[in-house]
Amino acid sequence: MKKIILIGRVAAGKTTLTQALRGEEIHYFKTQYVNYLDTIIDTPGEYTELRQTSGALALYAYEADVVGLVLSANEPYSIFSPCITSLVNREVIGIVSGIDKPDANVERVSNWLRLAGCKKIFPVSAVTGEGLDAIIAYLEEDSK
Ligand SMILES: Nc1nc2c(ncn2[C@@H]2O[C@H](COP(=O)(O)OP(=O)(O)OP(=O)(O)O)[C@@H](O)[C@H]2O)c(=O)[nH]1
Ligand SMILES: [Mg+2]
Repeated sequence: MKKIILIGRVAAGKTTLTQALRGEEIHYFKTQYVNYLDTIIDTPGEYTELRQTSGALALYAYEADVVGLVLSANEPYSIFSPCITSLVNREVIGIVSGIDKPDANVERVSNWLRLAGCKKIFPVSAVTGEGLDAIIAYLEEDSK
């Protein structure tokens, strides 16, 4: 499978998605450091939120084949600047997490991810499992 690095603010759902994609039981685990797994690199949301560390994520991205920008479906704003995907020379996909949330607005969040530069958008719920297959199929595509 292609290796993906998950980037997004605190509580975006990166670790829960990691667990769901790996078929693990979902349990809350606060990410304290960049966590290298076999096909997923899970990052702490603080790295994205803090100006002092956000630049480092571009360097971590070089250790993956794909970058996944994770934005929760009920976000009131986007943390990702327009065209931010141009900072890395990897494909960057948009992941709309938590689409099962009652106040989800998948279309609005998808548009923010497109504005950030993502050409492919994957709406997903780590809780119901909806959309997981599409991400897995994408990660398996053209992989060595
Ligand atoms: N309803 C719903 N809740 C979710 C989903 N994904 C994550 N959550 C909840 O959102 C909260 C934060 O999820 P995490 O996966 O820990 O978020 P994170 O992006 O890893 O956060 P940091 O490690 O702090 O950067 C948890 O309480 C999860 O249960 C989802 O698909 N649906
Ligand atoms: Mg986490």
